[in-house]
Amino acid sequence: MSKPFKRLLLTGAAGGLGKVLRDRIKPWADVVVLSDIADMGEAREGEEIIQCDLADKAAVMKLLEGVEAVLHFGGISTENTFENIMQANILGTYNLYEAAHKQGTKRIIFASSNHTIGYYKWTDYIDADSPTRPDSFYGVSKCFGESLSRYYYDRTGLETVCLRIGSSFPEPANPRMLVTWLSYDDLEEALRCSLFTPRVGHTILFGASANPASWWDNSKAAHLGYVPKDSSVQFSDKFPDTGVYPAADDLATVYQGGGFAAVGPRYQD
Ligand code: NAI
Ligand code: 15L
Repeated sequence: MSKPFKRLLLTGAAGGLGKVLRDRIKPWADVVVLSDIADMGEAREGEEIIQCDLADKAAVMKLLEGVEAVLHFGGISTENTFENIMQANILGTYNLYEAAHKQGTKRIIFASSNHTIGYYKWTDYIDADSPTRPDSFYGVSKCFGESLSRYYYDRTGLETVCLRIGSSFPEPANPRMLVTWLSYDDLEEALRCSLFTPRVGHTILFGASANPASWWDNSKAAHLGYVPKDSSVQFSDKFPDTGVYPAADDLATVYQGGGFAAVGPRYQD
């Protein structure tokens, strides 16, 4: 039986989420093209492996040949020097969009981040129209990706869903992640909705599970039909209420970006 896509590209395939997605996205394409700057092992059935640096324009142009849709997970995934972020996340994302446009790719799902809005407070409730407030050079680079993808949509019609992922790990690692946690099953569902909704234009979707508390209103992405199934409530015993509250100036518990906001805006070399 033929699958929805002939060629679906996953960048960042050697990373934490790339490894999780590798098998899960196979039913969606005849050929899943896996790409990363790092080694990805041997290609398995239905896979093609192309190792390259997103900052290499010519290599990325070739990478996008015949690709109908992209899950763009490649790049630096935490705070770093501006120079490193610029190569992987800013130049790399530009190369990807320019190649996608030239090669006729129809849609990109961009792994954006909660660090685009990390300087909102835990007491704020925001939606996709709230101005960005990045908490790091990393967050700024994700704002760039969101803005670039908006430009390509308005200019060329290339559609994007910017998935502002909260914290996608096997389980929450601290009290903040009880709010920001996105289970792997819900990540897969968010990608499925983003890829298969007939028209997405340019949409911003907050990527969180159905956790007991939320800072993010997804009503502006309702057309995607994303309904998370998991909840961090199953892990609440890991972080019992001790009655001892963090100091009011503990920035990791003041800002939505947690530790990214707490270490200050500059990467420490
Ligand atoms: P990761 O750091 O494990 O994976 C990123 C991958 O990108 C790595 O395998 C790395 O080798 C590759 N990469 C880095 N620079 C590259 C370059 N110049 N060219 C080609 N490949 C390059 O990160 P993770 O956790 O898997 O996240 C995947 C994506 O999702 C990232 O874009 C990250 O910013 C985003 N994200 C992840 C969250 C999470 O909770 N895991 C939360 C928010 C966003
Ligand atoms: C991110 O954007 C990072 O890629 C991930 O490693 C976590 O730090 C996550 O945000 C988070 O905020 O928990």
